[in-house]
Amino acid sequence: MQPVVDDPRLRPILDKVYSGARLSFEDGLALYRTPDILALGYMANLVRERLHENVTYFNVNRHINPTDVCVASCRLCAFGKKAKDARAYTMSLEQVWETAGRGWTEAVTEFHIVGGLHPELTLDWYCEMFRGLKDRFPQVHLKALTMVEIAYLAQRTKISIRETVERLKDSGVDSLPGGGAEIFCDRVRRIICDHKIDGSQWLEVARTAHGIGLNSNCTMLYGHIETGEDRVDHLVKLRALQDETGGFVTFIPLAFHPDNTPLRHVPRTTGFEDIKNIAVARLMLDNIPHVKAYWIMMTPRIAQIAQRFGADDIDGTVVEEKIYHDAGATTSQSLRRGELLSLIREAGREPLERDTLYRPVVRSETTFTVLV
Ligand code: V47
Repeated sequence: MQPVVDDPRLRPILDKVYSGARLSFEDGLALYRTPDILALGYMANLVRERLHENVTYFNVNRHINPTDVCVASCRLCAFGKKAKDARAYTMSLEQVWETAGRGWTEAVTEFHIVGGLHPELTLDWYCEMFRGLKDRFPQVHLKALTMVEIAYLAQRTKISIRETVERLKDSGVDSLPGGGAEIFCDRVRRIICDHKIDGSQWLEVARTAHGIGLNSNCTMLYGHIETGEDRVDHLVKLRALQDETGGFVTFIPLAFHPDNTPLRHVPRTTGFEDIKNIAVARLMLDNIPHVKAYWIMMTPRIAQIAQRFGADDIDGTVVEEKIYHDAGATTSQSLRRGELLSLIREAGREPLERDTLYRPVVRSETTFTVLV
């Protein structure tokens, strides 16, 4: 059956999607510019079902943010605080381990650990934290530290990026989350996150991590001051690195939340924009296996619809989220496993609990097993 395509600019793209051909930069722009969300969704869903059939993945995870102290002062962020700020916090190692233990009661399979660029916490401190987590929770996958945190630790320790990721891996880090990529375009980065590593450095840390066998996710922050060209440029750069390393597992488009940030005058993204970013990503990133609709950021309502517009993943239970909630997110801080299952089933998809590397997880009353 031929889909109805109202926007004639999409017809040649539809032919490419049917034949599995790679989309160009100009195709990406046309996809962002079209209001024809149904044709866009049809194409993205076609690719998504080719890759993942009717499955939607989720996991049972816990976010841990050991500190919100950050030297960077990014305008996009409401989470980072200066060390002298009375509201700032830094957990002790014992507090990190104790927080992780609270998540463990839900039988989590992943700890997602990120924080600010703390001026005093050392690489040794982080390595001890990861070793302590592995000792206590050997079955739980540690997805920890963004490319930005890794570059900062390398610089402070005066060692190479390669040595830094090797030491993190040796201490128990199993993979890296996708944060900190924002938008690679220098002009935008200078305004939204001028003290962070630049886009090419972010890609270089990812290249190095992939090179030593640490997979990672990747993200794009949209809905602030970037243009359609900036978004396509970002996606094309991720796709090029993936051609080289194959190390990216999942792409997560992240909608900018302006509350409590210096960019609070920027309007929030709409559901239309959020859905479009999922669909365009699925079509442009032909070599990245998974596209995640992160329910914390999109709301469970939009994340559910996204499962029919290109997404094959909805993230996990999360338990305690700070980065988006400091920036005005109105979603709950956690969903239980059963709630995720219902959301996915109602969208007509088959829920599949995964570990961080997308291996199926089988549960019994008291334990879980990752099928390898
Ligand atoms: O790096 C910060 C973004 C990211 C704001 O890898 C903001 O599985 C919107 O990367 N409004 C952290 N976004 C979250 C992240 C993530 C989330 C879920 C899963 C994974 C994964 C990664 O959030 C930051 C930054 O890009 N961010 N502040 C804000 N005000």
